[in-house]
Amino acid sequence: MFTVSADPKTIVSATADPYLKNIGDKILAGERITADEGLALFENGSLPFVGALANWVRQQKHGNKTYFNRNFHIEPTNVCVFSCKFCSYSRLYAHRDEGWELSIAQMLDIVKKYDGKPVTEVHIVGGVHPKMNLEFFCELIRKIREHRPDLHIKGFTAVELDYMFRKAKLTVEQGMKQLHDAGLQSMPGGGAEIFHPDIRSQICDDKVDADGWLNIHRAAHNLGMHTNATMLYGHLEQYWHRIDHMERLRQLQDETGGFNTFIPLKFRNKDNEMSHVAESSVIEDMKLYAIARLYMDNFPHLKAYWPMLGRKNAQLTLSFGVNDLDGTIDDTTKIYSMAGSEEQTPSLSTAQLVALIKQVKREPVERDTLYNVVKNYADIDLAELEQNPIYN
Ligand code: V47
Ligand code: SF4
Repeated sequence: MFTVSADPKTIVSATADPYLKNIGDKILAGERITADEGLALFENGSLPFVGALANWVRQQKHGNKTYFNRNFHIEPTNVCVFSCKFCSYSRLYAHRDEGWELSIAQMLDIVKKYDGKPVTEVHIVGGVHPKMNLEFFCELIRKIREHRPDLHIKGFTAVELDYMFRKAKLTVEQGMKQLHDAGLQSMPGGGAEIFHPDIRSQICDDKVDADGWLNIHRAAHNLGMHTNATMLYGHLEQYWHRIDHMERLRQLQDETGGFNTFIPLKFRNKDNEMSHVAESSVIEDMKLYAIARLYMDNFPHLKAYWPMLGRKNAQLTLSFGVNDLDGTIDDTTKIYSMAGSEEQTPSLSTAQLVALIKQVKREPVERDTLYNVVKNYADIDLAELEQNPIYN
């Protein structure tokens, strides 16, 4: 792959366009690029140019390490009061008989299935069900903690929380504190989509807006929690909407430092109200990852979520700035398979994930949610892993 070996200094110095060359020089000098410069990378930067720079930035930040974690997902319900046009997953409350709703006991049974297994995180995200309120989720979290105190609980998008807090008539700060006191430790990055109202009003008109989303993450950061941020790309948005989105996140990160990871999510078009919108090409995908790495200079990590991209393309992103491949998810994750992703039954064992990373000469490092190293697999023989049931 050309970006792995390409020297960004050679590519930058050979660039004829003086504006692009100056951007390349700034990045190589460790300087932040502006919104206009980010836009110019989307409009005029070639894939080799942005790719070589992003790969270099990744190498500076993380050396050869590629992270993953061992987690499992709980999706409490796919019943949702909202009607995002890109969503293939949810069922409106009026059609709740077509969806699922798990009780606390059923969710605890999922947790118990992992007893004795070396998972470090449970990721809890679902639709916005009017009857699953703050009290319900505080109880769920307390019970999970009681059962397995070592499991890190990462849960609830800002969309779910905004609804829960408003229903409970609490401020964002009060609501976040209740969940944190119950044992919620961090938050995933979903629900961000595209912040700019021109696009947001067309794709997810009725859920929390940009300021509401950012405010919930700010409140979590102020309590010492870490969170992630996503961007749903490759649909109606233009390049400048992507920059606007990343700029708002970069500014909040300057203020709080509470974000761990930026996760671009590729729009998939199966069985939703935006099925007429074509999906982005792999070239566009790789360019987006690379520019995200260059623009989000204060985000430590850039993650490719393999169940949505497919494992081969996720592997490719490792040459375009990505240093994290999420985790060993099992097939309880439905949000992407229902939207037409390559991975219809997303499940990858530790041995398979390690092999995927080693194949591109990176060092597989198992992490916990907060990026503490659990185990480095660099010197572990693949055949040995494949034979050990704990990694399969
Ligand atoms: O907000 C919904 C996206 C998100 C589609 O923080 C779609 O570690 C593509 O945020 N095509 C939820 N994307 C999932 C999410 C997430 C996933 C993995 C890890 C983390 C993390 C967060 O899924 C939604 C929305 O942006 N989504 N439908 C679709 N058709
Ligand atoms: Fe509901 Fe989330 Fe689907 Fe939107 S994306 S309809 S908030 S489940």
